[in-house]
Amino acid sequence: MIAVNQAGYEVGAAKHATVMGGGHFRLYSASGEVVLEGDAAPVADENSGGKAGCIDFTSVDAAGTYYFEDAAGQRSVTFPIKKKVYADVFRDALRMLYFQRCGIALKKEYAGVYAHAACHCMEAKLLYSEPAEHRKLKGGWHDAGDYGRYVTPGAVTIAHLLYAYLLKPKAFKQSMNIPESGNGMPDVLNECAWELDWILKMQDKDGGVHHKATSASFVDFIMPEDDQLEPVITPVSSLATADTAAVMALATRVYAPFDEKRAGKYRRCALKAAKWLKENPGLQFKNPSEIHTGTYEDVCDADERLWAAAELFLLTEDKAWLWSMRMILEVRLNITALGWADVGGLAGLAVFTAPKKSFPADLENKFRSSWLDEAERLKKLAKANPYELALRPYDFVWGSNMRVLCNAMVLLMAGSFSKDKEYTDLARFQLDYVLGRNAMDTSYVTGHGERSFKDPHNRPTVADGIEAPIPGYVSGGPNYRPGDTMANAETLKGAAPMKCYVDSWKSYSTNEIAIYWNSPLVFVLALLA
Ligand code: 9MR
Ligand code: ZN
Repeated sequence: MIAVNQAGYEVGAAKHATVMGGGHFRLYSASGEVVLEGDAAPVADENSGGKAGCIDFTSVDAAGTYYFEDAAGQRSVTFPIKKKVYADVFRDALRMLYFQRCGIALKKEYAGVYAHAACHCMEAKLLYSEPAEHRKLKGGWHDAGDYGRYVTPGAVTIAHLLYAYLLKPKAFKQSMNIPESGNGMPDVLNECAWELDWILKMQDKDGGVHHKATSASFVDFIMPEDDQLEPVITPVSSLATADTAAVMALATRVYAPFDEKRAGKYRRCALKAAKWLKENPGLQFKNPSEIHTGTYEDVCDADERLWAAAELFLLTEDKAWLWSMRMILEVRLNITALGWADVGGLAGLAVFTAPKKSFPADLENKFRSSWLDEAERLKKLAKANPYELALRPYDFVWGSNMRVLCNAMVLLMAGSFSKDKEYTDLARFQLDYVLGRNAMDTSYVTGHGERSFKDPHNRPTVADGIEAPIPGYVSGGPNYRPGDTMANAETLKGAAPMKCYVDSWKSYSTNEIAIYWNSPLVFVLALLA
């Protein structure tokens, strides 16, 4: 079996595939002509639990349709080589967030067959308020396959998108066919505003920001507009408040050229959150005993505060925030991490996207050198296995595809600092993995690739009665410690980490979708475009 990037390969770029077991391969053009053949030396691979060989077919560069055959005559999926080959993946990956919108009807003109009525328009109850206090809370994005709305993952998703926009505005020129399209603001900003405006509603007068708003338990697999469970607002956390300070400060600098009034709202929110952060040294989050939805707990808020300090410094030019950054950096902290729990890397992106010379050189260098070191580590990992994947067996955690894509983000940034093309190629190989060059021979993006996954753990997808899933969703991917009965079934016992995956809506720990698993894909595709 030969695994390829099923969405295809870019003309002029490095093109690699992987033959399971290693050995002879032939590459055919659509007309059945052999355009390349050779032997790929088998290399042992702990991630996939077997041997495999790496194929380099970069030399084949003519636009067209191709497929591979292995020594046993087994055909791979058919894939294109063409210019702007990921344009549609990019568009769908970004439009995924429109489909996650809460509190608005998704109209046919934008959502096609996946249109549905407005959901969760009811007021939300503030947990522990006596007498019960209710708040208007319409808006935001559903976090994932459930209908919860959570501040920290929302802020991180926006950050991936806005930093990508700052680094490569040109990549976001195209209309995304969403309700606000054509209003003069790039659609990526229109989409993020939907979530930012909701986060504003999660803030208290004193600046503190509530962690999340969900029903007490997960609702059944019904359409969102049929979910009548009351949303409950859980207490304030320093994690949500710091992430809000950071993302609102970032949004202020991004939206100001387009919409001063909006930017002003974001600025006031950031400053209020900043004040709260100074007055409240720590207030982490644990699920209250009466709430059973996803926790997004995190024992350390130093990284959230670091990101906030970086963006607040850019917002206010107040050197006290630099002092905060230096204080926090005294602690051993991962400053390349880009996930929902560890956001030290977002402080890095704040520094890298700041106007030149905003930050003192030593701080800037600290971030740059950490990112280059991390890229070097990822390079070594990737070069040692036939999938050229920068993961170790125990990195296949819940949402492993996010790790893969965040690694690609780091590699891309390292490529831009060092002008070393090898980092960019390696970033491409991480993308290749997500789009099908893996031991499951599966594209983890719905609707893209001949063998793209089809059955995500996503309530609307299960409930809407439509066969094909909404396109552009990224699956969480293989999880070597699956937490659901589906993935724990006999079939997965003893499976290698890269194969701990089940394309079933029942497998929430390997096949859910989430906003912050899509946003790194958008970032990677924007930078590669
Ligand atoms: O993405 C989260 C993953 O990193 C955690 O290991 C997992 C268990 O705590 O939770 C994941 O987040 C889920 C959240 O709690 C609720 N909405 C769906 C999310 C994706 O599975
Ligand atoms: Zn909703």
